[in-house]
Amino acid sequence: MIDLRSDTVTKPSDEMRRVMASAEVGDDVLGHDPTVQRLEERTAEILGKDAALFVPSGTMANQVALKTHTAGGDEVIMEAQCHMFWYEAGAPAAISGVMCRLIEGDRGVFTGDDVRSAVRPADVHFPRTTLACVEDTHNRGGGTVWPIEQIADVAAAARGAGLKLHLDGARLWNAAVASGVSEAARARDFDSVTVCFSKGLGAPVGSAIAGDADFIAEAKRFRKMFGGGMRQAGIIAAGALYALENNRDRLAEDHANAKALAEGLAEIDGIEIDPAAVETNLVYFRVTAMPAAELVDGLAAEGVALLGGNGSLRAVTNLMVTRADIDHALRVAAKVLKG
Ligand code: TLP
Repeated sequence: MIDLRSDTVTKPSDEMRRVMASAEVGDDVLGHDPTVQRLEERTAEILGKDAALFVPSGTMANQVALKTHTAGGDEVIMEAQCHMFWYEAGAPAAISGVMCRLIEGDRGVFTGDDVRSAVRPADVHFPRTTLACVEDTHNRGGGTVWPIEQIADVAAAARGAGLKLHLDGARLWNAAVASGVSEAARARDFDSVTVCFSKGLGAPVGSAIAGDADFIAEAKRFRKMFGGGMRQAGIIAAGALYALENNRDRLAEDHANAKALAEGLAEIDGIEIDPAAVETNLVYFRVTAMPAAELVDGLAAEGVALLGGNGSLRAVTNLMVTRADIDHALRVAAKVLKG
């Protein structure tokens, strides 16, 4: 099967499994897992932050960060299509008791002025705006890479309004490779950054939160409260560390494959896509010739898996997908659409 459903579907390579199997471990809740510590130190170093904290998932990473930054009743500014709003099961409301104030971005990207106009004035009637969130790359925006000047613009607006700034960098690695601007430079203006090892980097499990030492100390308490304190977590941290050291640069290959897929899809009658909008490994497109679900089923019957809904489809390139797989998927798509 050619699995284009997500970059989360990747399985650990033999070498990654070997490294995991021989990882040195200890009880990480007691602070004794040397592999987790190495991963946290290396992650903090790459992101240019004081400290990092290993957590099981990107969702927990975002929600621990949100909880650490806010108090119940606060309002948090975020983009209308962001993952924290769409795909985290209502956690901002359920766990942190915050209100989400949504900004309509351009493919997920918004401006400093958008932030300024969403901030509530101090008034007894209003919630307090305390945090703004950015997603880079932006998933539902189409794998969009935030221009670095626009990050600076949003950061200046957030600072000016006394807000904290959080980055959902589940695919920050992709943004760094695609832009040539390092993760640390992209993360510099943020008070907290979350990253995932289990997406394009190909580790089986794991994400991290990075920030200053006090923030991470407080986040560690919330990680425990959420049930995310793990014992001999070095086994999975070793996979994450291997992914971090070996699989970042190769993301350029996934981006080239995504571009080739987008360009090929643009040639097929009944598909609508703008290949110029594909900047990283996420390829969103629409099908006009048949219901999207029918195309998804037709492709699945031919061994090509992707996700669809509401007329729109998403294909995600990843380290298990080769250029030959892309060419094959395109032939299959053309065949299914011809009927
Ligand atoms: N995204 C998944 C699905 O949940 C949609 C995917 O297949 O793309 N931030 C961003 C920007 C994400 O795309 C995701 C996962 C997360 C956070 C959450 O990570 P996990 O799945 O580890 O909780």
